[in-house]
Amino acid sequence: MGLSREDIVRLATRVETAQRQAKAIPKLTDEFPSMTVADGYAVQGELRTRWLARGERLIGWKAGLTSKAKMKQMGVEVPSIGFLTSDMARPESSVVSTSDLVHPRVECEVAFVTRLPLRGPGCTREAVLEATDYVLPAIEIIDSRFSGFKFDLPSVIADNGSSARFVGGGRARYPGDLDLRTLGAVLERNGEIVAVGASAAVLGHPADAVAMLVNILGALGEGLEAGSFVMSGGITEAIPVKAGDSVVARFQELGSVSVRFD
Ligand code: OOG
Ligand code: MG
Repeated sequence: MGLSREDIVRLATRVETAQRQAKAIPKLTDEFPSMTVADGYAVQGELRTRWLARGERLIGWKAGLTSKAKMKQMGVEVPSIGFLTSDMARPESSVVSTSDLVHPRVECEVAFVTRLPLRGPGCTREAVLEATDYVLPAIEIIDSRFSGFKFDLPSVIADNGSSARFVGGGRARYPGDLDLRTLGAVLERNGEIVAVGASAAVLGHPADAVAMLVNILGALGEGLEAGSFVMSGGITEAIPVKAGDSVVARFQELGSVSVRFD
């Protein structure tokens, strides 16, 4: 049995406040142990409704916990999705403020920009590649609103998959011109290599992660619009950052993308 509508609305307010004040809260299941994944998506849906109502635009979606490295780091074994809005986007090489974040971490990801709509169930890697306009490298800045960056699946979904900021950049490429499965990626912080991986880490192929995302959206009664920006999930574990840090993600074939923090 799921949570009541009142509880969903109350939890959305709790997550929204934690985000606005950049103050961590206990994971939601501490107080609501019976909370389900569906409840998590209901809270996330309530957040999305509120944020779009206050004028943010939906830019796209993100898949999370799609690599073994991320699942191991977070102790969660099932992927999740979250939404991305205009307020989360930052230009390449820009300076991202940490003062309005709790405990930010960075991830390197392959991002997709679609030219056709996609709808699940039954979305496949092939359908995703067919619907993709181009791919580009991205850095996602995640920031769990939960104390110690510790959560379970219903809680992290309610927190919109820890979404905070994202930066796309590098070199946009047509997916057909690349072997998207075998792209190497190196994440550097302050000139030092802190994580290395390859795109196959993301569910075997990053387009499979996008297909999974479309199928979750389908189960929620929604589709992915043409022109969406979709992040397929961190290839390596996420790396903590603080004011003064500078981060570069270097991708084989896709160039590099960078961001600084103050
Ligand atoms: C959840 C979000 C995970 C990814 O790329 O795997 C994510 C988290 O680890 O806080 O964005
Ligand atoms: Mg991510």
